[in-house]
Amino acid sequence: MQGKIIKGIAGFYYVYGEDDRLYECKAKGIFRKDKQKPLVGDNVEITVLDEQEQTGNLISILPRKNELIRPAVANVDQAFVIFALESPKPNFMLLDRFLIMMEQAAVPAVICFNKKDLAAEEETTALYETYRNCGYQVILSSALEKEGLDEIHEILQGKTTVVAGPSGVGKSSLTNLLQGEVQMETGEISRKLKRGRHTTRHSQVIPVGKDTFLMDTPGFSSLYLTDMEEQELKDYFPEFRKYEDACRFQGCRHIHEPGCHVKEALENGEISRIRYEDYLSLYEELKEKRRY
Ligand SMILES: Nc1nc2c(ncn2[C@@H]2O[C@H](COP(=O)(O)OP(=O)(O)OP(=O)(O)O)[C@@H](O)[C@H]2O)c(=O)[nH]1
Ligand SMILES: [Mg+2]
Ligand SMILES: [Zn+2]
Repeated sequence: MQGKIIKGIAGFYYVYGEDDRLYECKAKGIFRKDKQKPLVGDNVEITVLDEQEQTGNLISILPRKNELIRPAVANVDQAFVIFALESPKPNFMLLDRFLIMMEQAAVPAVICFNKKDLAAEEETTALYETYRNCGYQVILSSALEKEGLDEIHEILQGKTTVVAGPSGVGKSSLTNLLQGEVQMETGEISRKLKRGRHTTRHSQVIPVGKDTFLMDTPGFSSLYLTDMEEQELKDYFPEFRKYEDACRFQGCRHIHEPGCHVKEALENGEISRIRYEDYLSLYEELKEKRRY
């Protein structure tokens, strides 16, 4: 039978079968031998061991559409990256790293700034404009005041979306509002249960509707760019695209080259200075890394 891995914990894979039942499966030795690790989101073939107990064995992984390293999931159509406008304050470098990783993996990203209820309107608007101008779709939401949900629903429709972002920004809170059945534990709930802050530790696929899946993932606090040459980095800043054809030199890195239209756009305020400065630091970081 075929199914989808919706969760993996301590050597067990939970497979949502074609029969709409959840099977607890083990991966047999064959995967270890092939060094192929099953990922949340994988479409798999299983054999059912016990119908009653709903247990089975993973037999094979069907070909993947794509796979991400962080978060480690497979077969995603898009990424929904959530940052809070306040508490915690957004770390733009971290957001930019994430966006670059998605560009590199060719996974479209939608940005959501949550906790709108805590932020000043002026700053919120400025942020919205900055990332819109880079070509990203940007949603402003508040899980607390249930704002922005219709817009999010529309984006998710018919797709498998990985929800990513730092810890505490409201990923689980929003995920909970978007579906009814599987309630993920959030910081708030755990306070009530006096178990301390509840943070998501395992990625999980949540069916939200027909052909519509969300993947709730653990928060990240740092991201490192891998498998990338510094010369390539500029290709992952979509806002450079409409200017770079006009640069005097082909393959212009938009740093010190004369006749650079990206730098001109920066001076004119058409390209965000924060984004450009992140570009420069990441360029240096990649260059340094290669040296050692
Ligand atoms: N004021 C306000 N608080 C929010 C909002 N969304 C979430 N919170 C609160 O922020 C805290 C963290 O929310 P979670 O949904 O657990 O955050 P998370 O992103 O899933 O965090 P991790 O699982 O640790 O990665 C909880 O106390 C929520 O109640 C919002 O829109 N406004
Ligand atoms: Mg969470
Ligand atoms: Zn240039």
